Amino acid sequence: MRVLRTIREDLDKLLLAGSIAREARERGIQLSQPGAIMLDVVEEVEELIIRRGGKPAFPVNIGIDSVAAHYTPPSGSSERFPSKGVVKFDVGVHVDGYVADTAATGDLGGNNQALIGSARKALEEVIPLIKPGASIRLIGSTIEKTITSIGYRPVTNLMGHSIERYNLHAGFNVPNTGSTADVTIPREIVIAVEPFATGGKGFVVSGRNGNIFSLSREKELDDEESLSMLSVIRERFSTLPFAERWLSDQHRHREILNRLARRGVIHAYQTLLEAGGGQVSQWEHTIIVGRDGVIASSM
Ligand SMILES: [Co+2]
Repeated sequence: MRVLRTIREDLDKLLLAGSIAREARERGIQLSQPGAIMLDVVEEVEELIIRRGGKPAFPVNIGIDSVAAHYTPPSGSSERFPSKGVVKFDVGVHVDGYVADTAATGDLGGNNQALIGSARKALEEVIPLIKPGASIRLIGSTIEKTITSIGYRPVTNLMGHSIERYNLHAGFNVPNTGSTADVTIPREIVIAVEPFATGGKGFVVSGRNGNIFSLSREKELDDEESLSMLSVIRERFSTLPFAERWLSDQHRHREILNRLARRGVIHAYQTLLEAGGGQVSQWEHTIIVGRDGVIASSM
């Protein structure tokens, strides 16, 4: 496992990404109101990220109710926030490839505080446990117990994850249950911890296209359109996920993205839906673990 290079410059970039991500998350939750147009909200937040000196590390994800993750509105969408329900707002910011990933859940209509509070409390309970050598099983079981004690289930097949430069899911997982191999947190690692809670079955299944893609496999391509789209993708997003709407300035972008996805050159993310249709809440912070303890988090 490659560790965080703790030279000052890298750490400064990470800390800046974290503080922009925190502001973007708060602004996003504030703007996510019944009747507001989702596309306007994600664009406003992504512009805020850029104004502050960062870039989106992935498209702002909006998850209403049983949509747990991997949805962003497509270009031209007039979809609005519903009058009731929960909205998860998951935002990633990078500065020169150094990524902070953070999420919160807003209450549309004001009836969902217990569900929302259970994921938030789970995260608050485990943050003090995080340090080099900490048990992943203890962290997972603490998340699970906190959520079940409030009457919900953790979503067991969504996990926290380590983050490396330009790599959002770098291989070290932080499960949301205690049923897991007991590994320990290494030194000098960046991890995002993200409890999800639900009144449904407690796991997610794949849904429809969520308008999010990322580079996948290298392949020989023969047509000009595909090659030129691919070089735009590499140039703008490197290996990080991107939105269909971020390429709407490119000629015939939808067709070409679909073609690249069919060939396996890019990966098309599907929305992740709670298996029983239950509402899902989520809370997430990115935590920089140093040699001896936590250096900072996106709280
Ligand atoms: Co994450």
